[in-house]
Amino acid sequence: MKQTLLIISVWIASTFMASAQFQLPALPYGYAALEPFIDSTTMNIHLNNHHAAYVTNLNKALEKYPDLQKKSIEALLAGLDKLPADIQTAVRNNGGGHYNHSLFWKLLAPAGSTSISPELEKKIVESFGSVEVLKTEFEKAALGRFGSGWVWVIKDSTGKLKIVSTPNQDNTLMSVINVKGKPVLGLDLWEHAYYLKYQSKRAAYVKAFWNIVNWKEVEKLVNE
Ligand code: MN3
Repeated sequence: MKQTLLIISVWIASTFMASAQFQLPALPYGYAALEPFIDSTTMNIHLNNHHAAYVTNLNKALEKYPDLQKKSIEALLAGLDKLPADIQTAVRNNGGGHYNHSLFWKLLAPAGSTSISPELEKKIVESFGSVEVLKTEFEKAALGRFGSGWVWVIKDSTGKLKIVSTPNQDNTLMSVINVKGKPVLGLDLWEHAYYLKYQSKRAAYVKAFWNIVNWKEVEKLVNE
């Protein structure tokens, strides 16, 4: 009897999980791995409350549209303007949130665990002149973003790297955004990403970010 119940509950759980296409990823490191630059409480809340809510609300928005559930998140964002009108905003906000955060976790790494390879530096120099210019321009765009949003380094269709900032959970994969390109580095500028440790000091958070960039992942994305 116990075994039957177990089998039934496993079946229910797996059926339920299979019906929700998008899932919260696991962090590739521990919550405290980015200390002291990002504290473990912020990482925990950011993943398990904020990112989790984007995933739940994205799956909820797609409930009525089984065909759309089969699409990748990239395809949904690239075809945002073609989606049924009743879910465009929900997919823009929550699909954007899910894509942005899934990428963001991978773009972070414990301090000192990666560095800019000579090959990546060459590509950065080709687009910006130097790594310092990339950092300065990125910080300027981050501080220039009023309210919530993201700052990105994107690779455009010609292979050139550019710095762009988008509001809310928008990104440059979305059909509704004028500047197009694949994000290869990004920083969350929402207060939930830094307020516990940095309060209103966004500049200090942006500066601290350079200590925990996963340059290996950036290079992989640049070369894809
Ligand atoms: Mn966030």
